[in-house]
Amino acid sequence: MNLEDTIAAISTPLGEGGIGIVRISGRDSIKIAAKIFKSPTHKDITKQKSHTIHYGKVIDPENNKVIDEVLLMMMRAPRTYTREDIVEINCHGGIVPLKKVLETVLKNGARLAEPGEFTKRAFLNGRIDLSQAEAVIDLIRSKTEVGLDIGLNQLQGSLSGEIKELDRELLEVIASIEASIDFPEHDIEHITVEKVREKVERVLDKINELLETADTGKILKEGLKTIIVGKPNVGKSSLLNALLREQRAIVTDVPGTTRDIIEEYINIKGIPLKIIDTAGIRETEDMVEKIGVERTKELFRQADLLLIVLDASDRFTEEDELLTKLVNDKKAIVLINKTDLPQRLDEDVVRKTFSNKKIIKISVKENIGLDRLKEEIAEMFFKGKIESRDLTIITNLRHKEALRNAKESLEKAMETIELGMPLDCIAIDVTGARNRLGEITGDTVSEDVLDQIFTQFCIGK
Ligand SMILES: Nc1nc2c(ncn2[C@@H]2O[C@H](COP(=O)(O)OP(=O)(O)OP(=O)(O)O)[C@@H](O)[C@H]2O)c(=O)[nH]1
Ligand SMILES: [Mg+2]
Repeated sequence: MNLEDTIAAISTPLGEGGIGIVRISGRDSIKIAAKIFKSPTHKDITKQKSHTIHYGKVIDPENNKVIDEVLLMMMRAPRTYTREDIVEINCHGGIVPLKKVLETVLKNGARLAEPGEFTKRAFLNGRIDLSQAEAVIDLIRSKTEVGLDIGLNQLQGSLSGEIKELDRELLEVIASIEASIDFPEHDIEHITVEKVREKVERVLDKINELLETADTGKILKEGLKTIIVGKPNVGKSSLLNALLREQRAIVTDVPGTTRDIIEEYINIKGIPLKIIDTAGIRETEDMVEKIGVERTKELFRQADLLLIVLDASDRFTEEDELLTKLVNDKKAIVLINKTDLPQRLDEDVVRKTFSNKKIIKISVKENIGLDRLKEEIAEMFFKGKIESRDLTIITNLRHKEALRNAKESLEKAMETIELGMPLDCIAIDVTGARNRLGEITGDTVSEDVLDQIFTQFCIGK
């Protein structure tokens, strides 16, 4: 990657829109802009103040043909996204004008940016660290409001701050080890070992705390994967609609109505749920339905929570029984629906069959029991409340791995201490842990990993 180049790309989605933006970054951005931009008052763009907006036209300097009428934003380094000079040209949103403007920019000295290259430059130029760059992807992709909060927190450096703090403590450990190796004559070694043990233990505690947030983090970022299951016609789609408060899924009194898998996001007491309605599970000869049922079974494996729906107005059948095989160790809530109708379901059988699961009686039709269901979900996963706003939460698998590896190195260091090995042996493990932590901020990360991260971005970001 060459930081000397000036790069350009269309930074807005391709398609018709009110405006579209071509972004240029690098040392020649303003020079290139000056070549292709004409303002009605013949302003010299290179002489304008930073962070100013200018009205005018983009022209092809070869033939003076007007390409688009635009607003041009000029931002000088270092107070920019990449820390380089940036020009953003607001064009009329449409594929043709945007492509023409980009082409003109490229013809006049820029090269097309790679995916994520603007953000990569922000990282390479030291404006953000790697965890912050990753937060940018999380923000773009966030599917839930809490996910957005966590992403923003991380972008503002919450995780980086904690990691740097841990690294500073480990650096102190190494410094004190080195000092005692340099001055071995006193009884310093004994004191040092005690100090080192204390510090390493403290860092280990903090790493464990961070690791403990990872499960929550995944749920908050991606949504608690909740699957509604049950035999045909028990009211699964009705339940989805009731929770969504809209008629999303088709509801009929014909068993086998839902054939496709329907996914929606809802918010229950601040917890994002990715809620999935499925085809009723039953033995069937119908091919289309068979595929639906197969996919349902496949989905089970990835579920965080199952909502098992039974029909109070019907006997407990083999099809209900079938569900127990799929559920086994999953977190699940059993819902006895249609309690507004005369009851034919034998509750004792249900209790015996789903002995270790919570059972709630509901009527979707009469809106009975749905609040209790919501409370139960919140209780099950977040002890009734969640506060993500000011929390550092690990949502990224890469960060989790790095923390786990750092933890391992520090545990080795503790063993080394217990065994009474020489201090420099401890220093090796502590340095190992520092390197692992550095992978999160990007201080000690390989070129491959960097590429992997930045290619997840779209072009223009
Ligand atoms: N009386 C009563 N009827 C309900 C209740 N919930 C759903 N129903 C009715 O039960 C029938 C089936 O509802 P659906 O939501 O389509 O059931 P489903 O489980 O999605 O069915 P499939 O998609 O066919 O597997 C519809 O006629 C609903 O109106 C309830 O609480 N009480
Ligand atoms: Mg349905």
